[in-house]
Amino acid sequence: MSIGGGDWGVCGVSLKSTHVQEALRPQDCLYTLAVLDTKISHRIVGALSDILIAAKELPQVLDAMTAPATHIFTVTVTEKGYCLNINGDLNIDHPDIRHDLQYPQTPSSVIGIIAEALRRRFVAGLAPPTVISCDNLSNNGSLLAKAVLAYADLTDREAARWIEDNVCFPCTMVDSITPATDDSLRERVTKEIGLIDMLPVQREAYTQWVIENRFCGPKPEWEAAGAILTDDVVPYENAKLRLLNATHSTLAYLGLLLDIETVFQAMQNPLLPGFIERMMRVEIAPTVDSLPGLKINDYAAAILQRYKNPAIKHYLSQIALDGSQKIPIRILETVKNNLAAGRSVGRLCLAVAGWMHFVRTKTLRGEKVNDPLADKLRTIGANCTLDASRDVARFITLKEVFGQELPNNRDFIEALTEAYKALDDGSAVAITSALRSGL
Ligand code: CS2
Repeated sequence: MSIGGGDWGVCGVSLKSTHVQEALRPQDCLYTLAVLDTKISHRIVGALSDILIAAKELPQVLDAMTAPATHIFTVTVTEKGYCLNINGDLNIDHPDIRHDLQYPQTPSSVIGIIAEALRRRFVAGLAPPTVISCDNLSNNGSLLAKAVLAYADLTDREAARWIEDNVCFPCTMVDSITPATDDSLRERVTKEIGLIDMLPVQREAYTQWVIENRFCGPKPEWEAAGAILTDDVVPYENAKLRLLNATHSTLAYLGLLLDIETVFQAMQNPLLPGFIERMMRVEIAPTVDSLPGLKINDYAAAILQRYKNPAIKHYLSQIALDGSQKIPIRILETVKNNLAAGRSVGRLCLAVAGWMHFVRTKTLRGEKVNDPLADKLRTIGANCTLDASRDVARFITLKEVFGQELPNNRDFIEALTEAYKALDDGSAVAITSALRSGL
């Protein structure tokens, strides 16, 4: 099916992992998009021209990024890929950034690669591209711009000035629930299309892509496929991160402690849906502005409905990854707003306490927490004794998560300690009784 949009193609780049290239190259980079919802549909997508792996094929990656016909770089590397510190600045002590600063012409991080491609474009007198962050960070485009500029300032000041004056980094908000590909999806797609597809993609029917209308060159007509171009992405970003992503993480940590596997199953639990509904209505919605043509309560209700999609199997363990990166953005910013306004934070703190118990119980079982701070989390988890004040004191030493301000806020510490205590030993019985307590 063609919906127009112009004569464009996409060259995908993986930083390190080889599996996307291995799966897609033998099938000419075609893949199936399975939309799994009240209506199910399958469509073969032909927009990808190739997949490159930066760690193995850096010259080809930089060639593609400096081709005159390349106008746009999009970035989807999850929160940790930006190598930022808690203040949203480039972390120059990050091992990948340290490496790239030493060898700027053979970078390995996404920041180093973008900066090197931009430097080469500057030297070659090529047009500036538009660099679009598509990750779940508030002000994602500005953060990416700031990180690339900070890096370029340390490697090539002239190029840095050119980047600052010429390259556009629009902010975006991307929303569609897209569980990772697994064997059950491969089997379903093979049955459906009669071909073996090694890397089909699944998503719900709902999609929203809001892009700040700030481009420095040509762009595909994404509006033709429903993208919203706007001068201000912030209200969309805030609504999505604070309502959807925050409740997703809440379901993940509390749900996993309740031995629940998927978002759909979590929504069948007698207590969890009511808890996240109240959390959205009482503690999150007051911090979020209405969206053009949409009341926040309707937006929140639609999220709950999306979580009840029976056709999608979204594993809570996928959402639980990288908690140390997600919690500050999804939950703690809202906590700060509420503390400043004198509003309650008890439910938000229960979500954070859920994460703490998740870390603790995983460590106790000898399982690795999948997180860039895994080592620190293991040490903290192993030292927890279930003395709430002491355990909270251990966790809040993580400046990367809690920053400087919150650990000094007595109301926050009190609420977090209460919440941690309410979850008792983190067992399913304890979580159930905490959720029953009418929070
Ligand atoms: C999820 C998101 O994995 C997660 O942490 O919360 O990926 C979520 O599914 C998307 O942001 C929805 O647009």
